[in-house]
Amino acid sequence: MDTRSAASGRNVVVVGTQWGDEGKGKVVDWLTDHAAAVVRFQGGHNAGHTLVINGKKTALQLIPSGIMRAGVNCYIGNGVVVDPTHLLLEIERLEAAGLEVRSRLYISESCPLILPFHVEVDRAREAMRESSGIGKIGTTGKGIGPAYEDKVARRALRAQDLKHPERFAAKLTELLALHNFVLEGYLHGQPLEFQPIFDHAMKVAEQIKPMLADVGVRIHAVNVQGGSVLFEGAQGTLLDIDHGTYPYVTSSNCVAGNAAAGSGVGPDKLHYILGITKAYTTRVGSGPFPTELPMDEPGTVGHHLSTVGQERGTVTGRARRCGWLDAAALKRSILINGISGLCLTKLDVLDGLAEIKMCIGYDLGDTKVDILPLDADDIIACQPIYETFPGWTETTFGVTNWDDLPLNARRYLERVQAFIGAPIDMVSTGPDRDHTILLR
Ligand code: 2SA
Ligand code: MG
Repeated sequence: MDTRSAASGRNVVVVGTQWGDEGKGKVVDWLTDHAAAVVRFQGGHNAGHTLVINGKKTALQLIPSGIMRAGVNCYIGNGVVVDPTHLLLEIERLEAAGLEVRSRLYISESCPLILPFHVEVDRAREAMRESSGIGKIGTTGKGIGPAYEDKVARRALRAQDLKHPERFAAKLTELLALHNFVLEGYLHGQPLEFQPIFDHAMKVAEQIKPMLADVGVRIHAVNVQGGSVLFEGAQGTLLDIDHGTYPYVTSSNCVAGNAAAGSGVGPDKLHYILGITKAYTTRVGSGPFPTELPMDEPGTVGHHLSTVGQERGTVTGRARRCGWLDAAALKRSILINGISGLCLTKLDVLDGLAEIKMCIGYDLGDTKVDILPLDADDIIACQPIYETFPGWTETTFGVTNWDDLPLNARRYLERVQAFIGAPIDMVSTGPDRDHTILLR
């Protein structure tokens, strides 16, 4: 299936196949050429999707990447946790850059809200994990985990509650009492006051209410009218709450299947699953990472990937950990997501390396495994088994044709494709929209 035709008339799900930051924002933006709508279905403003358009960088966190294209409608599905204060700031930032946002942005009434005590609990819990020696998860500190906990415990304040001040006040009173109890009694933090949280929420409510919508029904209508929909995943498969390297994961399902549940459409509406894979691997936050390389020493591969790849967190500015492509981990991602095709990104970052390695399995005690294990402790014990390829000296930056790639780059990509058993449909060779090779 042609990747572009997939975006016209058929719905596409874009998911990260690694630990996030694979370059999903650029690909979603590129595909929106033919899409009528872009939908976020999980996560929150922990995501950082960087887009470069005509050399100008824009970082989006909560608002779908489709907002950068005039005429594309954007939807925040029920699976997303929404910090209303952050949402307004992001809208205002885009409006200041001249974009029309409010008339094109629809927020599911069912989205659980992130409120100030979620942020406090997130940060206080990380501090406690660190001081007690368990070690931090390395969260983004945006309150994501605590907000999902409230959702699953059936006590969350939802976007729809913003329309009902009395109901909001009653639910907030209960929720705040619980979180203050935990903050004071267990996490040694400071309790928060009801009134400022309530007053502020009611103030932002006035601006958010006009954007509240029945998102599932609206997406369905887009399809009925012949438009195609792009589902924009955030984070990555290995950070999925069920399938990732638990407990070093985020608190949502990042896999393609959740595009349906997290936006209110049936799984029959997910026609083409595009997995985004960086030509190497990065991870921000704690947790096992078998192919990780040391990054401090200039002249080393780890240092090269980190500096040439400009590997810093979009949201937190943290340095991302870097390592070789882990094709054995990728195998699991391809199975779990039902990947139709892959887009390999940041190929140009490998330019100039003498040799390139790809992990094809692990030594685990006295056994060998060819797929990433499920237990984080087993992953910690994994010693990667590598295949080594000769590198290339030519630049691949901005290349738009397969035949213009250096022979060794083509050989590397062909071997990746053969090993993982999924087609590479696109290659991204630079941050700009046009730095793209389309293969199918
Ligand atoms: P959280 O805040 O509860 O979701 O953190 C839990 C883990 O999930 C990781 N995580 C991410 N990993 C990569 N990229 C993310 N978005 C930002 C970016 C991150 C940033 O695009 O760069 O700026 O640091 C993201 N969001 C969550 C997180 O590192 C924890 O390991
Ligand atoms: Mg990111």
